[in-house]
Amino acid sequence: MSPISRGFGGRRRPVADPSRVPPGQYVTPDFPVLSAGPTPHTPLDEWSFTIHGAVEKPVSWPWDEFIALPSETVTVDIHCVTKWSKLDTSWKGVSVDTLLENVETEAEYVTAWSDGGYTTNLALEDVTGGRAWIAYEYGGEPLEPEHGGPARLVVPHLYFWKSAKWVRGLTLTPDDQPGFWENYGYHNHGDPWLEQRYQGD
Ligand SMILES: Nc1nc2c(c(=O)[nH]1)N[C@H]1C(S)=C(S)[C@@H](COP(=O)(O)O)O[C@H]1N2
Ligand SMILES: [Mo]
Repeated sequence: MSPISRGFGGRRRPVADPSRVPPGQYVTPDFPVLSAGPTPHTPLDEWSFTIHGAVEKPVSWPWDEFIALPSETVTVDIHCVTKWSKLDTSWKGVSVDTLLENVETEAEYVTAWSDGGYTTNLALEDVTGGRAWIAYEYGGEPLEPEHGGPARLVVPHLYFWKSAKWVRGLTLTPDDQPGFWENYGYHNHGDPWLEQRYQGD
């Protein structure tokens, strides 16, 4: 008999804790790539991260300064509106709280914008309080271009379309301005636990 068992036992995966899976989602070990356009490849010496808009004084960090900022490594679950969820993903990056430390603003919303033109809108309170990061490593390795490298926004408590890949900045806005998918009928907020997939949900 072959020493390699092809029985069901070896392939069985532990069932995910259902309390970690939002309604209508299934758990996958894969990491699908979902991009609305081509993958940009911005050289690091042309990369910077900017916070501007309704702020007292805009700030910008070139790559070297950005990765020298205090960073955090977090393990979080992510949930795509196309119904896959991935548990225990590990990211290293700079907390948005850290980036906003010296930014004076009365704005309550942000638009994250990316190389390639993608945008997504978020309430400031959804990206502060230890709930959002500009991540440049995934699973201990530099973030791959397909998944948003050199750096992407990670906002795990909202559907993953809010986690802008190839992110280059945050524009603070006094009013909420719909981003790319929000303009195409996706929900403005996108809480997976409330199944806020599309406008009207
Ligand atoms: N710049 C940019 N960011 C993006 C997207 C995109 O098309 N462009 N797609 C969003 C969507 S719909 C999802 S589900 C996730 C997918 O991230 P992944 O390709 O790393 O799985 O990125 C989000 N961020
Ligand atoms: Mo998505």
